[in-house]
Amino acid sequence: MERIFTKDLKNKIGEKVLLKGHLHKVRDLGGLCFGVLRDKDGIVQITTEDKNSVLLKLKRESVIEVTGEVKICEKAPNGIEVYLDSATCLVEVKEDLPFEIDKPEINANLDTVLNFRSISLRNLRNRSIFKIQAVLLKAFRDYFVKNDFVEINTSKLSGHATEGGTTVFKVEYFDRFAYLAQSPQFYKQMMVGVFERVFETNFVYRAEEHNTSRHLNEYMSLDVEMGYIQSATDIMKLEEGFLKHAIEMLKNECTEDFERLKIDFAIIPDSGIPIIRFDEAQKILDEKYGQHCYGDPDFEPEHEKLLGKYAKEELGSDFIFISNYPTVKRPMYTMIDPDNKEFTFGFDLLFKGLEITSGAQREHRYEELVNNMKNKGLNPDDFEDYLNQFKYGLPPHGGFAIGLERLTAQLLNISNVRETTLLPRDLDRLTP
Ligand code: AMO
Repeated sequence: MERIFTKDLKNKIGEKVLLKGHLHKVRDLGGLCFGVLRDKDGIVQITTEDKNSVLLKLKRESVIEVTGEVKICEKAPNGIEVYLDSATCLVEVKEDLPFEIDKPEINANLDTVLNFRSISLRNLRNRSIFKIQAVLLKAFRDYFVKNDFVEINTSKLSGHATEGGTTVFKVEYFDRFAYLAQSPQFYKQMMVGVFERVFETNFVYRAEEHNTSRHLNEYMSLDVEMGYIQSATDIMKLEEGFLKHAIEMLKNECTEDFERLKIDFAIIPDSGIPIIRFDEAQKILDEKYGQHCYGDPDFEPEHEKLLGKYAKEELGSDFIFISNYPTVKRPMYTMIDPDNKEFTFGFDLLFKGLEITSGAQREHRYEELVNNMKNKGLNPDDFEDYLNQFKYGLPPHGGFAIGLERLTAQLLNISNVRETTLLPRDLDRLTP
């Protein structure tokens, strides 16, 4: 008999089948034994009246093979059971699990859940989180390929220490040191000169000592860069297009996962994601929420939360772009507004009150870029490789980057990005 999977059982009612998977749980009700088998797609109840069934002798997570008849059973998960003919143990588990994984949520603290990642990820809710994340990544690739972007993979090792902003990891590299990429920023801009439109999905590294629920030291950066733009609005519209596409794809491919997580799909209004200027946002925070932040160079996390609330309650959107960030807070590669040099053409995207994206129109003019560096106290000689390409002509361009773990967390109302990271790396954690 050929193996079939739990997702195909609904088309096999009345037929004999062979299934393989883990023994998710087992219950002995005297006369009846109910086991649950879990395979790559889901779970199914295995029912037997045999008091000597091997199922009753096995510990959870043992790897089993069963044959039996597929029947309708209203009380069983998904309304189907397999009435057992034979059960064989392929791999016997001898240890008790560190926590129960068959419940809707694991009842253990996050550290324990992460210490036993190979086990905690087998929980159906956790599997759904990462299935959704995989579909987000697929949607990103799908959307940008369809829009004529070329996928690139740029080096994560560099001889240069920084592109400005965050701290980088220093690693031994033969007889000298190298630095781990904090973002593919310089390389994606370089590739605009080659392909005009590029995207990249890769891990990036930040040596930030932030032990918060939204910071990781290794995260998946979804990067985009596009040439021949008119303004930063083109880039914001591009990101909106991707998000709409991603939500559609999730609706098609992950309905069951969203139901399991009891989450509604994120909302983008028909009029599009609202865009408000940084200084306007500060006025709103001041006038509406009593936050006296007008003139500050950046938002506090609390301000972002309030702007998320404002977007939801006043504008009917889970997302809001904040445009025209102050020059002091944006990297030197951001184009400065020529009409008001205190502000740039840089933006952030907030999703349910958390920053998930930074982006901008870039400075593509050599002299202006050198000036920006000097004004930020940077030495242009340290950026020779980066600057060279501007001597040879780069078109006006812009782009953005989304943190995949943050996007997933906000989509699923999960409060800590470690839960949306398969193997998180933070101040205290380098294993498993
Ligand atoms: P930025 O540094 O703002 O911009 O990062 C872009 C997005 O990446 C995510 N992110 C993080 N996620 C988890 N842990 C972290 N420590 C962390 N740091 C950042 C966030 C953030 O919005 N080069 C620019 C992008 C660009 O302009 O194209 C950059 O990297 O979701």
